[in-house]
Amino acid sequence: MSDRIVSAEVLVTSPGRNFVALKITTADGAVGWGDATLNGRELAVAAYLRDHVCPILLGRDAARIEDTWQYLYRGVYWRRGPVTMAAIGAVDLALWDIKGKITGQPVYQLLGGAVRDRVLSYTHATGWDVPALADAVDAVRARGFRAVRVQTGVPGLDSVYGVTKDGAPYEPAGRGNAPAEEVWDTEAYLRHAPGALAEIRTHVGPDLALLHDAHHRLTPIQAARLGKALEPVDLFWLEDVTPAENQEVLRRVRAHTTTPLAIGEVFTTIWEYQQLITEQLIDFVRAAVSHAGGITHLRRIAALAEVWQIRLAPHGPSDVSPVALAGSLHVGLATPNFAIQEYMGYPDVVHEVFRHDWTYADGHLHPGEAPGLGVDVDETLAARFPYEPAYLPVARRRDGTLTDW
Ligand code: GCO
Ligand code: MG
Repeated sequence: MSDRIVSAEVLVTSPGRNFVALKITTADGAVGWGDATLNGRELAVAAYLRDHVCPILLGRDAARIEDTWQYLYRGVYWRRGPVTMAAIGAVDLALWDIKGKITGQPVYQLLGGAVRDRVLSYTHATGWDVPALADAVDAVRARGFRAVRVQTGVPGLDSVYGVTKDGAPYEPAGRGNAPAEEVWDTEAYLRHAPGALAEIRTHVGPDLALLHDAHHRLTPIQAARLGKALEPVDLFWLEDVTPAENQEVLRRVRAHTTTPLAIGEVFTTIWEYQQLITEQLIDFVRAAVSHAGGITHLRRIAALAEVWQIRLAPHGPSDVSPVALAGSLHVGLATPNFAIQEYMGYPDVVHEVFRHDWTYADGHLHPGEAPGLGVDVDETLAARFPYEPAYLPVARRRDGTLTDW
């Protein structure tokens, strides 16, 4: 028996949106899949893997997951950063997939077994105005969801990221050779959002968990004001209130509001979470299993968070592929301080390219019982969808200044 890696190949496919997958094969023919999708920067991770990671994986022992993680993180000198961490994440996911397949166990069993029967999930509801949003929330509830992220339009603006005018799901990245440009007005948003969300709370009653994402666009004092204004809405969380870089500013937000804060979809290492967690500046860690170095590293972040009673709530938009979602669900089923999994959903063709054992029912997800991660990629179908340039939009203030994500 040989767990030696004999090939590592990158697959870029665009069934409706771009995905980067990594396929690792061992001498015995075991195949593992990982996700390396980094929205709007897909080809950078593909090249990083192809040119610098795949060649040095050949001949390594696929069973040595932790050592390979250390080798690719500590060993390369240039640490951190989303491109590096997404590449490491893809390798890590693929190696866990292989270990599961070789041992005949779903990955959650290898992580210590289930600590819960199923994984609570939330999805998105979007409506340009409050009645449209209320309808969208009702539709999502009818599909069984007990937790919903709610986003509305802002009077006076033509478009708002994450909100569609017809209530259809939004796609974060728009196809084309350059990012779309939107006009953003934080003051108008702050005038509108608390009242709109209060109306949604009245509409749904007390039980439905409501979440809201501010997409990093506020200053600390604006964030504090918004958190305070939203307290009567009883949010499950308010997400990404301020930009990523300066985490100290969250002390000010915390001093003014008890609205729970979720942060971290753009953070990729435990060290980027260190201050947020040890100072209790957040309530939920939003790391994606793919972007934060895979299952190995996400579990480590979760363990640090557990000490401060902070819970894990992994990122799960359409740009986190069904392979990564599977990884997230195996972690979710086996990790005590896991709270909720974002499940934005995918167009049908994505489910055909990535055939998965994980299932959704009644507001919950389950990774399934297939050995490994439980996702197979239909490579023939994937090849029919070549890469197409696509970018997240950028936003400018009314005077033309580029504003934060
Ligand atoms: C979320 C998000 C996404 C991200 C997007 C970036 O699901 O919470 O904020 O909409 O912006 O996935 O690639
Ligand atoms: Mg978000």
